[in-house]
Amino acid sequence: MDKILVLGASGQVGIDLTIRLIEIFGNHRVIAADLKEPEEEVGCKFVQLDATDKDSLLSLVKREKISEVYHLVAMLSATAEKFPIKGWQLNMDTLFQVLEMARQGLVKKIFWPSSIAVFGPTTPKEHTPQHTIVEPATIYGISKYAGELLCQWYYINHKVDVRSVRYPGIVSWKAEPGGGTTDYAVEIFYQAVKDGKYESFLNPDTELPMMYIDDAINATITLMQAPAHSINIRTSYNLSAISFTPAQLARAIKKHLPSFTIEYKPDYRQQIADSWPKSIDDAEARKDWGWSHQFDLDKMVSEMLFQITKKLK
Ligand code: AKB
Repeated sequence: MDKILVLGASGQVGIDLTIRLIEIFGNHRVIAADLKEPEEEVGCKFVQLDATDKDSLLSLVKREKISEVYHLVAMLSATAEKFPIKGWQLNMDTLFQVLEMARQGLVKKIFWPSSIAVFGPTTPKEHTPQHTIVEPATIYGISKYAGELLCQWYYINHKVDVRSVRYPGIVSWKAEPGGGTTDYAVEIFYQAVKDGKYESFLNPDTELPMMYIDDAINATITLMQAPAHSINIRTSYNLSAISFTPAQLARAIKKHLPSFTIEYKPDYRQQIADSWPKSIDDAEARKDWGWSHQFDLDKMVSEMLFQITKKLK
């Protein structure tokens, strides 16, 4: 039976996505792979794999008869600014490899996330349209935009069924993110529950597009299950749920934890955040494959505080 491979299964999106795929397809059809060993039992076969090791990846795909790949491996915005060559190589080489495997007919369908980081300082900031000025200012954003065009090239020229969304900042509790500019919106919850205070590396009024993990997983699965004829965008779909600032998030947390305090000490990540949109227009995703989000700010904050309090007990 053909199997589904999650590359980057121990990461922020990978953990939740693997659980959901197992619920839908059963654990015998899902293979989780990552360089990092999982902290908890994943519920399906786990393979420790360096995604840049082409031969190991190819033999895994052949051995396990992989037909679908969710390619989540990436170096995120903040880290890739420090390691530009490594970031570029990780983000691009692994995508190329998976697309090539599809061109050769080994893999039938690919999911690969892009990001709001494809947008840059010259992009309209409010309700950023699907098709607009795209001049990313970070290595991560440049790699994501190049990746989008690569996906489209493989689709047009080689009929590779590769699907993509531009993830906003993802807020989750099972796994903490690493190396992103939107990570503050996860760290703040852990610090609020543990210490009752948080020092934000972004200014209070930095508004960014964000999404609760359950919505991100739903979007991913819905896109992958949509009939191919409904997918009209083969670069990457704009995807949107909520937008908020650190100050607004802190106020929402204070409703549950009145003694919570926040201080602001912006660092180099402020410049990255300032280059990104404040809100995204995702009308195409809503029209083409019926996307809609479920979590607003208050619902997300309640769920995050509930889950993290339980986890840290
Ligand atoms: C990051 O902050 O780098 C990521 C992203 C927006 O893609 N979370």
